[in-house]
Amino acid sequence: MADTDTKKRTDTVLKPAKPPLHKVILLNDDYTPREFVVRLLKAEFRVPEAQASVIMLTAHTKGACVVAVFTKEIAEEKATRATDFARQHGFPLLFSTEPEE
Ligand code: TYC
Repeated sequence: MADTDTKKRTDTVLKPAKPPLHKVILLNDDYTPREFVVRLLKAEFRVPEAQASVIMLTAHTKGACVVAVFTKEIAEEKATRATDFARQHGFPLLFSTEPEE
């Protein structure tokens, strides 16, 4: 009886593995207008204006910027949707994905 109260807990609790996350990356180009990039980031990734501007300017100056991190499927879907949206408007803007380290 008292045995159960004093016994050390040695059971291993297995937690379900977390799904690996993937980054959505915005790539710079010379043709897409800055305002369009900001508008797209706000609409597709639901980031506020100020954050969208920082992401756009980082990609503009450094060549690329991480926009957000999602599960693989969501990251790929978001990158495809955002790239398609740019194409529909005649711009070469590109989003890619890569696994987070
Ligand atoms: N470099 C573009 C310009 O000067 C603007 C731009 C910024 C395009 C970020 C893409 O990911 C990008 N009009």
